[in-house]
Amino acid sequence: MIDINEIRNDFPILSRKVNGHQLVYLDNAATTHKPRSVINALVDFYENHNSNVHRGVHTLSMEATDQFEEAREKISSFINSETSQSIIWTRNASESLNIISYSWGYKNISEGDEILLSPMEHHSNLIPWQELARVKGAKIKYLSLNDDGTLDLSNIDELMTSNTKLVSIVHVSNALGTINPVKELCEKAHQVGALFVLDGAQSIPHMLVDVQEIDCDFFVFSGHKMMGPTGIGVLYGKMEVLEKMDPVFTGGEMVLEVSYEKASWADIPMRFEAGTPNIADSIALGTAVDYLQNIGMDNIHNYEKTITSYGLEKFKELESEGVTLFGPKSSELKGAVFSFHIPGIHPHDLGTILDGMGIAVRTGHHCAMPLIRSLGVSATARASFYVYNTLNEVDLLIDGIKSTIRYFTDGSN
Ligand code: C6P
Repeated sequence: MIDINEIRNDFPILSRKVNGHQLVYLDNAATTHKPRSVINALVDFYENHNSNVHRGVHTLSMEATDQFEEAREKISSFINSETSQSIIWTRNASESLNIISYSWGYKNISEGDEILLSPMEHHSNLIPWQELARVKGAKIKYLSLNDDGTLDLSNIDELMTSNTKLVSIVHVSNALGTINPVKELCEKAHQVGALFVLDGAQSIPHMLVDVQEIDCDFFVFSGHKMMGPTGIGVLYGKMEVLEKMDPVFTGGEMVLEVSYEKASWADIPMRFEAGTPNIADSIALGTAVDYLQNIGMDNIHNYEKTITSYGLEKFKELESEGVTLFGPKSSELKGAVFSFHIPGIHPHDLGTILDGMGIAVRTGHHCAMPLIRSLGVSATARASFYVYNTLNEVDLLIDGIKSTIRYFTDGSN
């Protein structure tokens, strides 16, 4: 059992008021709040250890280097990678995916090759492959979706063939909440000789992810969606794959030997980390991992399943108002993400009215424009929960939606 009130007390921002109401923060898929320990880690670094890493023999530089590399170790054991060398610091999941595309993709994808994606990919796991395919003359194929927002794998053997060189799939959809069967997809990809990229931006904050168990070739995520700072992300790659890749960015710290004519590359991960890295935020992401592990990823996942089940029940109360909830209707298949449409009320209007009640949701296409359009709408409202949210906040959301519908129907609320 976890004590949600105790957890909430660790997040200073959760006690603030918005528009005269207690903040109800339901935009966790966009970014999450930071516990005091993460904020303190940033302050501690700048107040006591600030220095560049891997460059100095002085005390501060060695302290900074130790903390920075310790954070890498923490990430490595958090996702159970074979070695911390497989952990490359990036700015975010988007940058990680672009590095895979520019480095691995440009070297290994040729004309006629196929890249298989799902229809629920975030733009960050779509556009890098579209660009790669355009330049190389490769082809992008898409899995199909069932009506409930899960992947239809019935035709997978027709879609995944010896032409498929790369399969890149989101672990948990930011727009539908769908939890995808990634181990199975990864196994299938390997059977046809393709590499498997897993976008973990919405899974790693909420559940235990073991990259060796899944056997993915790459795993990417962003620190800010898992209680860490913005501006720090991770690219995990299998060593045997990373070793054959060239750097995308060149410059300081990523080289072994440099002459006026040429350069040779440093070992991994430094090869992919040109220039001064984001030291403080990497260290604070390590602190976020400590915080998550202290609660326990299984505890987080189980608690959020309770929120999902409760939310699914409560949304049924809105069916008579014509409200459509997109995505799977079971907490086994879906994370605590509720994307919905109310006929006659634009999501932006709903979002603005909810904000007046102190409730923060995201409205729009959620950087998954093709998916949202395929649902027959141009935008949805999305409420996304985290471990510090309460069941009472589900009630407040549902009440807020009901009162908005009343307001649009007869002017009352
Ligand atoms: N989704 C959302 O509100 P960045 O922006 O690089 O930290 O993460 C990109 C990204 C990649 N994959 C998935 C599945 C994501 O959900 C996101 C970010 C946010 O849904 C911001 S658009």
